[in-house]
Amino acid sequence: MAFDSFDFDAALHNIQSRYDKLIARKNHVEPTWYNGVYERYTHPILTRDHAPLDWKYDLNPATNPMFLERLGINAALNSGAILRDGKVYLVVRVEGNDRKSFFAIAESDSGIDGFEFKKDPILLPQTDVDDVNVYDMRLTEHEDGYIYGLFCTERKDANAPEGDTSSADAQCGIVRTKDLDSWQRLPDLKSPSPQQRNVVLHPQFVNGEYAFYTRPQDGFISTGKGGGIGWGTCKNMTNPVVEHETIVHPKEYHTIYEVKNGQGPQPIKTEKGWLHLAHGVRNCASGLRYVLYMMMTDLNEPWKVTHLPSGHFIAPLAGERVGDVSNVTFSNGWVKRENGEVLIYYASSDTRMHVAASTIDRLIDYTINTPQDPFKSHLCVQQRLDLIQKNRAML
Ligand code: M1P
Repeated sequence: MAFDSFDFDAALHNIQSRYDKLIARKNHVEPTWYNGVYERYTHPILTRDHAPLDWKYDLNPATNPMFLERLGINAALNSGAILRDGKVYLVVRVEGNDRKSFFAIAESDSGIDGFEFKKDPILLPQTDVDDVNVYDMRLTEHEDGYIYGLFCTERKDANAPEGDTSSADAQCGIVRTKDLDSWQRLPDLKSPSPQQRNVVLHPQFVNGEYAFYTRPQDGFISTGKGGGIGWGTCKNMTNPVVEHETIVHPKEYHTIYEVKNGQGPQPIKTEKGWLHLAHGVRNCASGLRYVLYMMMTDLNEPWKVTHLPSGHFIAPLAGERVGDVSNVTFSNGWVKRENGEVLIYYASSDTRMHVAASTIDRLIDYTINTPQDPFKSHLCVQQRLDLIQKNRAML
């Protein structure tokens, strides 16, 4: 199109109607997938194209006569989730083209489609030391009456050798709110570990203290001799200091969590125990592969694993395998409705958000009755033979 014939209004109208269609698009259960445990959905629920136009464009023809995007959005990924008055709210990690992530709230009535960013991005209050990047907020409705958001705050590693402009220091930032509108920043969590990521607040007091799932790590990418999903408590959230960390679930040789793992969203309380969703990471020729797995911990001692189904629960499938960081599924949000429906929000390949739907009954059955990983191939074969023989015996 020649510049002198450029029609600003037509371009805006065109982009606006594309956006409206995307928001109105209905989602459907993916017909080619079945495992009985959960349903997948055909469309991602959030992508970079869900960012409102006025977050990206200068909409004034006087200052942007060629209708150029000014501040692009690269991805919408790892989102915390909460249910309020029947609506699902996601605190989405939105990543700009500048590689900085920020948080913004998208909401939907159904929880499977119609997600829309209704408000402006959240301008996080800072601590004494500015965040350089923030991501992956876990929301916990705590019995103290606050909704807490725990997230990763990243700053340049002050001890990095000269010329190293990549090494970072990851810590757990904390905010709290009562209405998802105004956010109070609290001090970052202090723990015995040099770095922290994937920290999640347990929804109830444990022995009168706030309790955290942590992920001790020595370095920014590698957990080093740290690693595993940890556990620690502190007396109050305005001075959040965890003095001791114990390991709830360690990383383990030749498993889906061989390199590292991390707690996903806040656990869900059930009559059988606390249901957990976590991610496990292994290394392979194409890089790190992130999958999701489930486990259950004891109702009264949530740091003790009681059930651990073998293998992955959700792994990247088809187009989910490809993105900015390929071969990744990551979850930091799920919600349980009164009727027992559980909506699991996961991102694929650090690029877009999806939903999987299950029920509390199915998740409990899956977690309790799926055999545990026996850690050796021949024992896995025996497990499968036992299943086959049981089935044959019914004939
Ligand atoms: O790129 C995959 C994921 O890597 C990190 O997770 P972890 O701390 O377990 O390695 C996080 O940066 C996460 O945001 C990202 O999705």
